[in-house]
Amino acid sequence: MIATASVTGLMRDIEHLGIDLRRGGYSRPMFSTAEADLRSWFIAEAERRDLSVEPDLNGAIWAWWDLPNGNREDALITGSHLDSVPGGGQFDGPLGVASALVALDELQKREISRDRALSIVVFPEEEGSRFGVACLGSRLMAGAISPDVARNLRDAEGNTFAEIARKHGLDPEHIGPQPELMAQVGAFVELHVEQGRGLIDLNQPIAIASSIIGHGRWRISVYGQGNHAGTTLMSDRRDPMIAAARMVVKIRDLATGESDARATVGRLQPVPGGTNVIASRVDFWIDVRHPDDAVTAHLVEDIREQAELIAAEESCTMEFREESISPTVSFDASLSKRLQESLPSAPILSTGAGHDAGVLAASIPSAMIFVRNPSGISHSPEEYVEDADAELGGTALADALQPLLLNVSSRAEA
Ligand code: HGY
Ligand code: MN
Ligand code: MN
Repeated sequence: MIATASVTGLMRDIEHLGIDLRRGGYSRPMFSTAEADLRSWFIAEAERRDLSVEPDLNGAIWAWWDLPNGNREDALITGSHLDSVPGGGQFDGPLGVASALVALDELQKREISRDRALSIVVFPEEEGSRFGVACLGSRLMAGAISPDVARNLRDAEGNTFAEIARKHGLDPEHIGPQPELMAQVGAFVELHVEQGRGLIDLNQPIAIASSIIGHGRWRISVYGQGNHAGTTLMSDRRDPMIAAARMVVKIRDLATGESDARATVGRLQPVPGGTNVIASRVDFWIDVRHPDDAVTAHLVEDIREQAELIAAEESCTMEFREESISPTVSFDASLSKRLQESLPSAPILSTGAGHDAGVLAASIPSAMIFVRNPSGISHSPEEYVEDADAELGGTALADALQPLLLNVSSRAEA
C-alpha cells in the first residue's frame, strides 16, 4: 500500500504533457507523444500500487486491484480517458483517472472488506479527435462499432487507424468486441469534470449524472471550382467556401429554432487552403445534439436539405456523411441510487457531453460523478477544477465505490 497521493498532486505531475502553444490548452490526440507519455504515467502509477496492468486488444489499459483469490467475476471498474480535443482543458479525462488512483489509495487505507475486484480503466480515443468517432475504444470493446469500419477510419493526414495502430503496437486485425472482458464487468463508475454550469449554479462540488443527451457528427464536403483569386471574376466563380459559409449560418439558425438543440461547426478545412486560391472543396463537420434522438434526426435532415439547396444556388455540389452517432443515454437507475446513498448531498444532473460510461451503459450498469468546474467551460483552456473540489472528488469516488465492492450476498451479511 502506498501513501495516499492527492488528485491535485497527480494532476500536477502531468500538467506539462501535451501543452499546445499554438492553440492554447492541451492537444493530446490518440497515439501522439503526449498521449503516450500520459499512458506511461498511468502505468507507472498503477505499478507503484502493485495493480496488474493489462492493456487490451483495443488499446485500453486495465489496472486491476485483484482479490486475493484472483476472482474477477462481477468486477467493478472506474477510470476515464487521457486523450483530449485540440486545445482542450487539463481536466477532461485525466481528472477521472487521477481521482480513480486516489480513490483506490483511500480504499486501501480504509482496509475495506470487499468481494469484487476493482479495475481502473483508461479508454483510448474518447474524444474521437484523431479518427473522428467519439469513444472509439469503448465502442470497440462493447461491439458498438465494426472492427472493419474502425480499421479504415482516417486521420486528417489520411492515415488509417489500422496503419497507425500497428505502428503503436496494436494488431489491427485483433481490435473489436471483447465479450469475455465485458462479461467480467459488473458495473462502471466514471468521475469527470463537469462540462457546464450545473454545480456552480447549485453551489455544490459534486453531482451524480442522470443522463447524456444524444449527439452525432456529420461531415459535409462542398465541391466547387478551384481557381486563381486574381484572374477569376466574381461572376465566374463556383466557390465552395461561400456555400459552406452560408451553410454554417443556416445550421446555426435551424438549431436555434429547435429548443434545447445544439449544433456546432468547429472544424472547417478548405482544399487546397491557399490565401490566393479559390478553394476547389471545403470539408466541414457538424456536431448536433438534442435530448430527443428523433429531434436530432429531424434537425439533421433539415440541415441536409438546406445544405443541398445552398450548394445548388452556389453552383456547387455536396456530400453529407454521418461519422459518429450516440443515442441519448439514461444511466442505470439502481446503480445511481446506490451512488446517491453514498453521496446524499450530490444533486442529479444531466449532461450534454458524451463519455465512455455513456457507451458502456448499453451493456453494463454505468453511472457518473461530476466535479465542479468554476468556469463552466470545457473543451477549452479555461476548463478548471479547484484543488479542494478535486480532492473532494477523489474522496467522493472512494465513498461511492466502497459499498459497491461488496456484492449483493455479502452486503446482506455486512
Ligand atoms: O464530445 C463530447 O461530448 C465528449 O467530450 N467527448
Ligand atoms: Mn471527457
Ligand atoms: Mn471531452
